[in-house]
Amino acid sequence: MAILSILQYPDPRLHKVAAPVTAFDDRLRSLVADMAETMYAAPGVGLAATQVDRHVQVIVADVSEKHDRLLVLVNPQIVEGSGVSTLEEGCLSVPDIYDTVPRYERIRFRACDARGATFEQEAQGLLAVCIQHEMDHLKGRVFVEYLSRLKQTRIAARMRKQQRRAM
Ligand code: K1U
Ligand code: ZN
Repeated sequence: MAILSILQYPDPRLHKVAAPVTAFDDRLRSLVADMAETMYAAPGVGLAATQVDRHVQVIVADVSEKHDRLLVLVNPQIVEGSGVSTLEEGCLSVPDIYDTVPRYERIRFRACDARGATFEQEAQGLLAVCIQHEMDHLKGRVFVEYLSRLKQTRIAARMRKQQRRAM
């Protein structure tokens, strides 16, 4: 397993649209294992393949306190959504920025696991928001893009400054 590097906003690669997975093979399972290790190490509660510069529809998430409930979503789809969430979200690609964006409070989603078996499940609260956030990453959308132009400009400037300092 390996810890992968996470793309930082405003990297243009965060805007690539992920392709559906067609081969449920060892290469996919190795990507899933590396993504899980990267998410736990960050630490985060979710991670989309886009964030590690792999443009396929793969998400890992674990909102449990003990980090013992890893969810792997391949080719995810939201089947139903209801309610309005008021949770603040963060993003490993935009460190230290937290805000609320429009999300369902509860969702029903369908996905494949790493072996290609389809499953359907319900989620609410943080897990529901996290899955919607990660599915946006797969579409090339970063949560700060829901915020005002002014906030986006300030965030991009702050991130570029941080990145220059880290060089
Ligand atoms: O996609 C990502 O960048 C991961 C992101 C997921 C997320 C969190 C909260 C709401 C929506 C989506 C994160 O994991 S940010 C880090 C974080 O929230 C966290 C880190 C450690 C413990 C608990 C939460
Ligand atoms: Zn994110």
